[in-house]
Amino acid sequence: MSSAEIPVGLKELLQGYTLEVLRRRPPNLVEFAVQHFTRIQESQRNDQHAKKRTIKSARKGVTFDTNPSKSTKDDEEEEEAIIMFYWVCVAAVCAEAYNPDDDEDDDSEPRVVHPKTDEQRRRLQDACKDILLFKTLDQEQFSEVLDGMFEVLVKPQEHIIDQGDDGDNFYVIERGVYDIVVQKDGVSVCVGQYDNKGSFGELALMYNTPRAATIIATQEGALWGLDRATFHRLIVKNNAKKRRMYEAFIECVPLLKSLELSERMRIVDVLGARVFKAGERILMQGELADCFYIVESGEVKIMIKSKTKAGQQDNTEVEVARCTRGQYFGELALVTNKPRAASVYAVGETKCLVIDIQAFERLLGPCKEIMKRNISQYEDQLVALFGSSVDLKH
Ligand code: 1OR
Ligand code: 1OR
Repeated sequence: MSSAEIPVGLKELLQGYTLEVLRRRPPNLVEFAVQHFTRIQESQRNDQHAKKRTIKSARKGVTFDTNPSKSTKDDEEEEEAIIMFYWVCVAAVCAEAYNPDDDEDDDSEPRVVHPKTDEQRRRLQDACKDILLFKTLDQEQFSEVLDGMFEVLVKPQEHIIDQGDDGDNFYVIERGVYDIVVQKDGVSVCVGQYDNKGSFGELALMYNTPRAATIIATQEGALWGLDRATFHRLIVKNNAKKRRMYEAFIECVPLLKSLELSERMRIVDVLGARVFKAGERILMQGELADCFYIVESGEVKIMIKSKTKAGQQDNTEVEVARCTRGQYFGELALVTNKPRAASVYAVGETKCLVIDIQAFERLLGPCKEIMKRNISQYEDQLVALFGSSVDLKH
């Protein structure tokens, strides 16, 4: 086809759409296209000079903000060249991120195996047993992950990751305390801490973005690293499957309705699934909290230790609520920074989706108001049951 046949603005429109797809990774391309082009159409309608600005509107979608006073031909050509260059770079850099289902390139890469002693493997298995990202892998994939991991010993004040860097490895914590530091308005702020468990460094590898935070060891510690290629081959590929498995369910969780579709999919990327046997305790009242739960199937009961007339706790538990499919629990301690307010037990066999505290903070901010409103209802119930005035939120 000769270039004369291509309608003016088509290239930019498609580039804009493609870049947004690369950036947001929507699970449904058609639905996303409708939303994207409707936004552009609305912005054109609002524009008195709609025709002239068609191309710029398309560019706005990809955040190439242009200076309105800049309208000479030279400037526009330069801008075109920048967009083309950027486009080529994005396509090259994102190639591995936007095609997680395509096995060809990764499968041709040799499998990485770091030999380990029995004692090392035992420690590694112990460190990995609660890592949510590994919870939806099958046995063989999990075993490949363990083969690919290597031990990293760290010293106090060592920066394991620096915000803004490219991602090299994903890390699982065996021991040590690590500060999470984020630059806000040029100032470094410690926004959280990993205390002898958990994992970090998945975001840059999953989404091909610069490191989102700095991770600093506060004491001597030990980590297990997994290189980018192996992480991609095993975890990112698995995410495509996870999105397919959980998309429909996550769509109908009432709490998550206020989130964008792409935000809900980012939750799916990092969640883990856990199955509890009938009667098994999932949470214990008084324990420190590190996870949030959504019931996928089955039922849980919430039990609170009652108080004596003198206000002291006795050990008798009273059932105060139940949660079934689509409902959540374990938010209270994360919102209030307090120990668990109740114990939670599986009634029959129950499957829960689990989100760790860092992902909860990062991804569920917009849902916190709804959670706080529900917490106020717990307070009313608590007063009715135990007759004391309480403030669970503070
Ligand atoms: P990464 O590859 O971007 C830094 O490298 C890692 O820090 C990141 O992956 C996460 O694993 C981890 N925001 C972003 N990244 C975080 C956060 C976080 N917490 C841990 N990481 N927030 C803190 C939530 C308590 C939000 C800060 C505004
Ligand atoms: P968590 O992190 O404190 C226990 O861990 C979870 O049980 C808690 O978050 C809530 O998600 C859930 N009072 C306290 N916690 C409750 C209650 C509750 N219901 C569910 N949870 N009340 C019941 C209100 C219907 C008031 C008790 C009388």
